[in-house]
Amino acid sequence: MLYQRSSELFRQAQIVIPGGVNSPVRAFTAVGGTPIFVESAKGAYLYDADGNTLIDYINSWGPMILGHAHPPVVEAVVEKAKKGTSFGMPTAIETEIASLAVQMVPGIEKIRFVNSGTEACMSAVRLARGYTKKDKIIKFAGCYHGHSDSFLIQAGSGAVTFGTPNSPGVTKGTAKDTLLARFNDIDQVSQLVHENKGEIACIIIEPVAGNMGCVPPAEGFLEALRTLCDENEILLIFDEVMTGFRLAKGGVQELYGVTADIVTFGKVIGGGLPVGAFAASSEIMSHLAPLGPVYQAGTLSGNPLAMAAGLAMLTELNNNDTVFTSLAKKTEYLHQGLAKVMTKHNVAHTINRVGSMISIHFSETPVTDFTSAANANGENFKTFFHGMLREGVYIAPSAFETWFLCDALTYEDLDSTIQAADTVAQTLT
Ligand code: HOZ
Repeated sequence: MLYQRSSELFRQAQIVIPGGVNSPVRAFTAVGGTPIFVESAKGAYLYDADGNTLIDYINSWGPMILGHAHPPVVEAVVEKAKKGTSFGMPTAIETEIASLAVQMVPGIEKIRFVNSGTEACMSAVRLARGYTKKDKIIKFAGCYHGHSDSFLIQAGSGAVTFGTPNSPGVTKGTAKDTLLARFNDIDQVSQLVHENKGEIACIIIEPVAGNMGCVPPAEGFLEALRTLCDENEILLIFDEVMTGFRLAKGGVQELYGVTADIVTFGKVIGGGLPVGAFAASSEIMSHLAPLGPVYQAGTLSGNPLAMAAGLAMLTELNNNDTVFTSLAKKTEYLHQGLAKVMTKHNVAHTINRVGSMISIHFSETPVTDFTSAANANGENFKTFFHGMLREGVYIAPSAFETWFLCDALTYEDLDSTIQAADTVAQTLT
């Protein structure tokens, strides 16, 4: 495959955009080489600037659960755009999507729309602090909740990909209020809670982690967090930016049967447009401005185009009783195929999967937390990434990101992907 045009576009971009990209992982720094510039996408495929076709396992990092340019979503956005693109005033469609989201997700009564997952998590923590009148938060190493200051402490995703899980620019004052725990280690969380008795506002977690690869919660871990929070008047925040409306209609809360106090969303809820949201009971949400004193606002919040895309997407998912099962089956098929070829070529690997989220770690031992994710063979990942790209398969350019499947993928696409992995596995150590 040729990447001449992408290389030239990247050269031009670097002149006026830091690192040539508007989000660091896209730069390919972690895997080397030149980022692919996209021309268009449809269904399960990306078409790049050099005319290559790639099977896409990123799907815009999650939102395109039904495939790119899904007709009902595109039509909804086009129709809405004809009527004006932003008013900074209320529109009826905001209530429509809010009602549908509240109906689909367990335990939430009110939802506030913002523009990104970062904003959603930042606002959720402010709300938790305002509600509980406590300052400290607990987050988990390897979990990523966007790039607001409180979360850039042992963060996953791009932060760890570039070796800056603790970013310069975050003040010591901010960092001291973020306590760090090990994912899947309830004893350690419990110890932190007891050492900081009466000071912790919330525990925030990606209940199925997706920013250190995909790392599922150990059996009973989420339930134990729920109990710990209840016993200590701490709010439990599920960051469902990746998992919301992807693992089930009601996300992780529905899939695992554990309810959070505040839930954050992004990605699928916006149908591919910039949308985030946070939601909770009416009682908790009543502390938010204009009802209460916790401030949060935004000119583009509830933007009509974004709401139209989100509503079309959620409506499609809500009306489809088989989509989540179909996605999970396809992901299981891919899992089995990848495991088979890696075993055939004696490549040490661990594959983690929940629903339509999956990641391969070149590790002999189970990957259950950030340390085990970070201990995997990074060189093998780079070789695998570039090999798959050469074979026409686009996976995340970082070992710390999850693959997201879309339902437009056919079993033929999955077979091609497994075939590609078979070829590439021969080059791995
Ligand atoms: N950190 C994002 C995924 N976890 C990457 C976003 C992007 O580069 O678009």
